Amino acid sequence: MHFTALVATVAAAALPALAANFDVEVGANNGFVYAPTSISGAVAGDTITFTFTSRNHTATTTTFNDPCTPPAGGFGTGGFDTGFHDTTSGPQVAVITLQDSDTHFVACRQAAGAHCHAGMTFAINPTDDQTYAEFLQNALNDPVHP
Ligand SMILES: *[C@@H]1O[C@H](CO)[C@@H](O)[C@H](O)[C@H]1NC(C)=O
Ligand SMILES: [Cu+2]
Repeated sequence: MHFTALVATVAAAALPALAANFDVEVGANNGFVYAPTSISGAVAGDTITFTFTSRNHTATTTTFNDPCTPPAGGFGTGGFDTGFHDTTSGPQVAVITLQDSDTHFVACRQAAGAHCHAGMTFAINPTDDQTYAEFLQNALNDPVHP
């Protein structure tokens, strides 16, 4: 009995923690929005399932200070880019797996940053120093780059 319990405990300890998934809708109600606008407590190995429900958008890692110029492929270590997902033929789904447990800022890179300038932004693990609200404000304030 004790032996069985010990084996079970060791086996459980050897298993990796179950990864969490975060669902994010992109373009809800035809808007330039991610819903929710931020997630917290996301760690390496967790997934984010982006479901694109309108227009033609991306979810692309960018920077806190210059939100609306993310490069194709995404910005930074552990960055990502879903690529463009056009929804003419229905909702599209892109699942990304987080490479780290860090803070990442995300924007849509459609139309040379125009969607981002309209506020289309999302944050992973924002901090007290770099809040989602400030990131959004940076996107709204940022002049449109030529
Ligand atoms: C989606 O947007 C990208 C970038 O503007 C464009 O290259 C692509 O053709 C668009 N997709 C469709 C199906 O219109
Ligand atoms: Cu967009």
